[in-house]
Amino acid sequence: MAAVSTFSNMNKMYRACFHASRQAAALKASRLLNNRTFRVNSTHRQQPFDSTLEKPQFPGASAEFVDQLEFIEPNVIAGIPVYRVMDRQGNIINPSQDPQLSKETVLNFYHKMTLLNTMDRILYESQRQGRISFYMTNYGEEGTHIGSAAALEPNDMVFGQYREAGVLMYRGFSLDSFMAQCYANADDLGKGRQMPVHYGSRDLNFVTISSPLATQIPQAVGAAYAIKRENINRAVICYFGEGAASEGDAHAGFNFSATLECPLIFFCRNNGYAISTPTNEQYRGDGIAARGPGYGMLSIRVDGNDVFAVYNATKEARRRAVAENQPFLIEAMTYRIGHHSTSDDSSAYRSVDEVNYWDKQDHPISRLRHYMASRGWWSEDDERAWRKQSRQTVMEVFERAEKRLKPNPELLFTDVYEEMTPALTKQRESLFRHVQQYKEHYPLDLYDKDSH
Ligand SMILES: Cc1ncc(C[n+]2csc(CCOP(=O)(O)OP(=O)(O)O)c2C)c(N)n1
Ligand SMILES: [Mg+2]
Repeated sequence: MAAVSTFSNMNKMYRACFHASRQAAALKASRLLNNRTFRVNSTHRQQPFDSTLEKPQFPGASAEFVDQLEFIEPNVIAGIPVYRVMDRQGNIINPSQDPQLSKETVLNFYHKMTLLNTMDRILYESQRQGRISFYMTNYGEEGTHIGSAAALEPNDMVFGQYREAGVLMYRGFSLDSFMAQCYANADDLGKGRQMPVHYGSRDLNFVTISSPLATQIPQAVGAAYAIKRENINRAVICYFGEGAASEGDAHAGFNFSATLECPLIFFCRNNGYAISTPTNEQYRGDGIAARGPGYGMLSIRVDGNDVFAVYNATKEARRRAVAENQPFLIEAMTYRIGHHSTSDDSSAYRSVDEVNYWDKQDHPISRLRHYMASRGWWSEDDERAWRKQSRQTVMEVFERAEKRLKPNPELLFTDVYEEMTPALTKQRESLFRHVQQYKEHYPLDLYDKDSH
């Protein structure tokens, strides 16, 4: 009995406690609710207005409210148009867009575009014959190089990716310097330390190429920012492929350049492929130009096989980039006619017919040649004579480069540290001991003795 009564008391106590705690929780919740209601009500009391007149106040967006659920289409305008000046037969479409370049300038464009072609052919064959280790051709993209390079000032800084040899050629890099770099001989400005096609020239304001994709993009933004702070009449141009535009560095670079208001031209060579990856696997939006508005950049898409269109777009972008301190994005549509590099065989992922179309029907060199011929500036005889002369010049330079000594092996150890570290000194000594010991395997007479 006593046990039952104790149990019943405990039960009563437990129920009382449970009830009390529920009451406390309810009270707390109602206080919270009251507080919240009070805050909401107080806002309403402070700012009574008509909801149809409401404007978004969010920092970072300038837009209207809408009351219909609608997702924005990725291609807000149906395909960004492609600006061109000439048609495929070299006729000027709209006379107001004719850059009216002199005969001398146009012939220089043509000479550079075709010389690049000839140099590519000989260096490509050199690699196939085992004379150099690697090469990348520029076939089909000559118009993007020469048109943009011609629109710049010599003191503008150039950051390239690797397929812009024509830009460097236009700025005055000699055939000897190209060959010296690819042959890594004693005349190479890079002292034989880089893979072929990794050119650089301090005198020509062309920053040395580096292999990891897109690293040049944030570097170019930094250089443009420094130039802006110096307040001098100078711009930076940064070349990259549509594949490199997928790298994180590209996005960081675009945003920094827009927010820091840098005098910079982003020049994307959209050549259809990133090695074997075609553009339809590279992005889902409307190419690279479509990204410009997202970053608040002025953007244009041009026909990269029309050297005048590239020239006009780059010239105007350069003028405004410097005058207004802001970046511009140019997407030059073109086609990579050659393999990606000598390490690639593009027949594994694209048809011969596709390549032939661009080679035969829509080529930047033939388009310019049509233009020159229609003005009476260029004949079949001129073409034959120039092809013969340019091939001969390239062959002479190539033979000279091949015979030249290799750089002094000492240069392997210099230029990184002002003073050589103990570890490096040890490595250097051990290398030279080894070479001395097995000198029959090391043709040291082929190496330069001077270290400069
Ligand atoms: C960070 C990095 N990833 C991958 C590579 C290997 N790679 C070298 S070139 C290349 C394709 C680049 O294509 P694109 O930017 O379109 O330039 P294109 O070769 O067409 O001129 C790739 C993936 C690399 N060099 N660096
Ligand atoms: Mg590409």
